[in-house]
Amino acid sequence: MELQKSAAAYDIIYVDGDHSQKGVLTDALLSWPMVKSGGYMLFDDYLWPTRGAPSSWPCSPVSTDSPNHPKPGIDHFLSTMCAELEVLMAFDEASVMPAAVAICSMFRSCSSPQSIRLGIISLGLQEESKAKLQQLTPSPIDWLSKEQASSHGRGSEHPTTAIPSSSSSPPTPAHTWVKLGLGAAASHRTERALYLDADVLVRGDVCELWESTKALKAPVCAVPDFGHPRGHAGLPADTWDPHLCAYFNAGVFILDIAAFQSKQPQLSSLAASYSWKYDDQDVLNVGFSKRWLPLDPTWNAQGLGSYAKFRTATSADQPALFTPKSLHALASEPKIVHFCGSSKLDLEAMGSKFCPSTLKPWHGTCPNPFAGEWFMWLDQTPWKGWRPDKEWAIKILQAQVPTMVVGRWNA
Ligand SMILES: [Mn+2]
Repeated sequence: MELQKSAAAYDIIYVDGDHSQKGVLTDALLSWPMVKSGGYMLFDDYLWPTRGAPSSWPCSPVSTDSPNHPKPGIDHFLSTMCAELEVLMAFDEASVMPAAVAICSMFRSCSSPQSIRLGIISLGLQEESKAKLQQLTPSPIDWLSKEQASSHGRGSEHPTTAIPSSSSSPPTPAHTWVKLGLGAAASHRTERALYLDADVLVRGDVCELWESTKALKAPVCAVPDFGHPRGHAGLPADTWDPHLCAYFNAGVFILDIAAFQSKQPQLSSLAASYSWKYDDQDVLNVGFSKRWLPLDPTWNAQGLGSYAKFRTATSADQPALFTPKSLHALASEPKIVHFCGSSKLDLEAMGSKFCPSTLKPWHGTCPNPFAGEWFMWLDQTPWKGWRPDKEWAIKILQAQVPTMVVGRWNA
């Protein structure tokens, strides 16, 4: 305490005082601010007294997970302070299995998995599901609740409760609005976070994404939406100018937590003021229009095997995102595959030229070239061996509008 007042800074700090969990943690937390940038903090007796302990020590052996042992304190400190990469997710019980694939593939494709701190906004997840997800991560998952997302907001009510639903549509499920509250849910964490949808497969090193975007200063860094790079016709005309604004996909993005937090009242009021076709994605695009920076499309490869190919053709209202060559390059080695599209089987969407079928591997008839890889990853999770029901797949196939689905199936 006295040292802290002196504002001294040290190249090396060696922690070897009180050997209890609490004592070590307290020493570490108090002295951490005094380590110079690029300096070291060393801990003694991580495996005390099981290794190298003099037999003359007056104490009896203490197990390494005891509160009277330094190890739990050191572990706690490391997992809290040394995580460098904040990842946020938000999903409900219906998305637990795909989320397990997203989480598992992210950690195992990462060069430094211990540097990831994963926070999940639980939308009513069962304890059993939480326990299964916890098996996939090297450090404890930070469970955030939807209530936490709203109670940390700056005086505004969170849209999950504020959205009026029109009489013709069923009440909007919480997960469609939860992204607007990410700033509040993560307010106690660091400056920025990587948000991931549950319907992604991570094939690249997210640490690389994190490092390469450190210098970018924007409330949102995201990938243009492949389907609607200039927005869509469903956006209220007074909120959106397709000639001036680019539209991002909100399945994968890096958010500036403070910017999200200060914007929350405005996002909430936007959410409640109009009827939005793509819910929080529309609201985030309108709220942060012209203020977001693009990420390389490889970090959110959408519509592979289906609508992505339409984005190589120029049309009057939507610019071409890719040349056939650049789309081919993207589709051969995407770093994050996003199986976007309706989470439910939507007959109307199935007939559309952009979403000819359901686009999720777990729905059974997915045209995405990475659907097979998704199942390989699924087999690394507690859902090992799960496959979509055959009857279900046949029913979906029979319901497909034949034209382009048959063409694709034969291709
Ligand atoms: Mn998604």
